Amino acid sequence: LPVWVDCDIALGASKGDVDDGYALFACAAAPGARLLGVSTVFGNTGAATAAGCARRLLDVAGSRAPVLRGADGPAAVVPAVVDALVALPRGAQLLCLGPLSNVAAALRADPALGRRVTLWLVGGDLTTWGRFPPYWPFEFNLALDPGAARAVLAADAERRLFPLPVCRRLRVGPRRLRQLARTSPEARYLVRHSLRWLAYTPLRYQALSFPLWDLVPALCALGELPVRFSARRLALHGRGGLRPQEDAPPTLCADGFDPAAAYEALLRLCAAPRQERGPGGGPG
Ligand SMILES: [Ca+2]
Repeated sequence: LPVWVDCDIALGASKGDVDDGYALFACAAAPGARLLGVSTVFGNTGAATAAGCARRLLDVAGSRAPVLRGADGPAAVVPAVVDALVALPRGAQLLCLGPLSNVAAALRADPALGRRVTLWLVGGDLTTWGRFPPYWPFEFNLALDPGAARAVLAADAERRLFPLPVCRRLRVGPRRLRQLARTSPEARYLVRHSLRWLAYTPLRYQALSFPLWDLVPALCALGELPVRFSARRLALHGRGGLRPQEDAPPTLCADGFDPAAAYEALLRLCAAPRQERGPGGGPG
């Protein structure tokens, strides 16, 4: 299963959400996956910092997949990233885990790209126009580059969208982090770099746990987690509100999944990371 990850990973940086790190690790560790490469985008951190984080995590995971520094702001275009995305093989899974600047630029360069690969998107909210009180902004990926989000939602493409209220049901807290850290050195790396994020969860989430947003679409794309979808025609309104729009092309929207099964899948990948399956790094 060929996979490309476009992300705003901050796991390994001094601030920013750590969920992209878990998703990228899953793509490097899943036995059936062939991680073709990673491109970075601004969001949780800058594109350059994200590229450093991705490189270090892939080193830990034993992956030599290339890491490309991508867009560092809304509507930015990095030709090397556009070329890499446009060159993805038919049937590739393109995980879009940050603002959609790189992805929109690639679809603009090659409008047929969306028919060759499957886009996995994270963001938006079908249920509210409001804000998550009190410190978390209403939306993130779609709101940081709304022009790109509109273009990706309107493109002729195979799209799977994971709204935030769905993704936020997969959470880890101290007990799960301790359990993960016992599984492998790779998992310990993830946990060690998540502790600063955990420290602020009471303030940020009013809970002693945080969501692994991006891991949900990653597990589903990798075939590690069943997810229920329904087809909807959606357009972006305001800061990440998704509303039905009849003339919009269809998007498969994630409705729900079993959070316990998702955590079990993460535990499974952490306990048997690819490099322990012998030399060569697994299939492909
Ligand atoms: Ca992300």
